[in-house]
Amino acid sequence: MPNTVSADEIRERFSQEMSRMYQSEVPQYGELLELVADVNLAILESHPHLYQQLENADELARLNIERHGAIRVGKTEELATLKRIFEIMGMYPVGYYDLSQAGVPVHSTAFRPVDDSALTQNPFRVFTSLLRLELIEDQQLRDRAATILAQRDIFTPRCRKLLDIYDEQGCFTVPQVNEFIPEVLETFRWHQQATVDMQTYQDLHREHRLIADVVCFRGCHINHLTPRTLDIDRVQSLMTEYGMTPKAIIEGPPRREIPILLRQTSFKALEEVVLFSDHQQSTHTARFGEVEQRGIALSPKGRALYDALLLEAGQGIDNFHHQQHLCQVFSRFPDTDIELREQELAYFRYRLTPAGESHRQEITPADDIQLLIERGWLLAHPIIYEDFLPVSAAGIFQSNLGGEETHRQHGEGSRGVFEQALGTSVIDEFSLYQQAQEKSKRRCGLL
Ligand code: OOG
Ligand code: NI
Repeated sequence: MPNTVSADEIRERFSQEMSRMYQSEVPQYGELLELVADVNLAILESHPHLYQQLENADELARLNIERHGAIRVGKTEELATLKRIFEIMGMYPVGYYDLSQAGVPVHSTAFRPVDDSALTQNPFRVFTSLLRLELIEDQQLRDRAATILAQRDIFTPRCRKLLDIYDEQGCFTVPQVNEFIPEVLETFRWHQQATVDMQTYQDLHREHRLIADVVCFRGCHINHLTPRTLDIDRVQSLMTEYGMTPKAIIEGPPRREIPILLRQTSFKALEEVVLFSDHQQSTHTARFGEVEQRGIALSPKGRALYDALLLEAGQGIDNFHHQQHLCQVFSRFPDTDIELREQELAYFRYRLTPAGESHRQEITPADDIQLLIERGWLLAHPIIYEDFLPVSAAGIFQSNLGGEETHRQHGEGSRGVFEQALGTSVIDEFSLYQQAQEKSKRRCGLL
């Protein structure tokens, strides 16, 4: 079919439109984008080497764009339809996150691009959570929530029609994309008008704030977007100056020579006016802005060490002491690329240098990688972590639900149930990194 649009282009346009919509809905998010751009610029000015590195990798232009957003849905059918929508944008469900262990009654996946070229073009992903109504203890309330959810359709009729057209055609034309994007955005728009009366909202809210957020509205409003920063510690400390209230601590690992996994912080959710069906009025806290800084992807062994150290470090009350304490505890996590490689704690992408290329014939899988690197034949670049961290995600959830959180629900994960709702299994994130590493080794003659 002539003039079809690629999934990468659709994702790019969608993320831009989403950002525009969110900035107009939550002006403070626009201010966060400015803060992040200022910090990134200052870092680049004082680190010419980093500037060069990003320029070489064609990353400068897209430095400040959103890396992810998050939504929460209430029904299995909603999740399955989102899967169809995101697939059109080249985003596939990767990873299973059980948040019930942290007292948040949802389980989640991240819809994201999976191959290198798609990630380079636009890495936008959407952390998507499905409410677990079965974790509501009160049977009556559970039934009430289910009934309310059963009555809503978060997708426009035209959006559903376009999904069917896509299935028939296997692609979209330019005019179809022009229609598709605004139709999809309707699902993520904020509705000040709740679908329920105030009493129902309060009953659900009392059970868990998140349940009220998911159940009481017509759509699954985007609850945050997240740009990338080159210095999250600086963003955290500047937030107050820019008139935002930062969450208490930066989630994830501490600052390191070789950054690992993912560090995140956010400004706290706004209190927004909500109108109920019985014409009463109250406020709701759900929407905020987040910042992320990504490092190297860890192997299962590296991840196990990360999880153990994080557990040992525990939760700090203020960021300064928490980071100091984390640094101490994480001194047991090797922080040179040689150790990370030799102990197989992290994933690398290998590339031959011009000198290596000219000796390609001599390189065999039996060669010592470290020797090849020292000889100047081989380069090893960190493979960046593209996923999320359940403990961090729980921290982000908790600090943005407003007020003090009660840890009531503690459940078991149920990946099978989630995958059934999704209509497919989630992709294992470790195997993606492993494959990327192996592919690069094979290209170098090392496998
Ligand atoms: C999602 C929280 C998780 C992250 O960056 O870890 C998340 C939510 O609040 O719905 O976005
Ligand atoms: Ni997030």
